[in-house]
Amino acid sequence: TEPAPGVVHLPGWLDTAQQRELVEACRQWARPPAGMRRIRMPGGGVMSVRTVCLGWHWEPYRYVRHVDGERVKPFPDWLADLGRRAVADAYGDHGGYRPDVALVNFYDAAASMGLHQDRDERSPAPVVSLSLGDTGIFRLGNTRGRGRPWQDLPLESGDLLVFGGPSRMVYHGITKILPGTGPSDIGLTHGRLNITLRESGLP
Ligand code: MD5
Ligand code: FE
Repeated sequence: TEPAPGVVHLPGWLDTAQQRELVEACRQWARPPAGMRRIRMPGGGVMSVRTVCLGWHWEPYRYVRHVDGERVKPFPDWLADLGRRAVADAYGDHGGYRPDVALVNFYDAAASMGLHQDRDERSPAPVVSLSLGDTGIFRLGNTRGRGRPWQDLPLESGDLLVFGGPSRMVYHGITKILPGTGPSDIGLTHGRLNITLRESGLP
């Protein structure tokens, strides 16, 4: 389905075996050094999601190569290939997509993400989102601001969402997690993992 121009939602794009492999990969990426952590905002607040980055580390409001003095883990070629297949399946053409950053977000039952834009990438390329585990309610807003109109879409385990074109700068967030809704056979007992792939546009 295409909930907005340039936004394509393919439910169940990942099969169970692929989901299990991605969960295991996230488990490895989450380990120190440069492992999963809550990102601190400049105002002193701390995000409720836990994040680990590959390729580049995102910090407000830029991408950096090191976190706590440790080099960020590499962005693997197989993940770039998966991102390219995702864009090809969503749009019919991968358009030369070459993601070099991944943000892996873990949401426990209490975590959420407020409405924001992803504007720290210096490339107009789309963002690819893969969901694993518990269902999250995704709020797809508009490009003008945080107010209405918006659409609330449930993102279930295995779903692919590709964001590009006129919707690349749309405000979006996760309003809540539905605990206990994830599959029991992918190696994730609770919570939600979301992997986003991006082109940083950095050298
Ligand atoms: C998530 N992640 O499910 C959410 C939404 C993030 C983030 O928002 O920045 O890590 S995934 C869908 C998404 C990702 C990136 C951009 C856009 C939507 N978008 O431009 O609307 O953890
Ligand atoms: Fe985002």
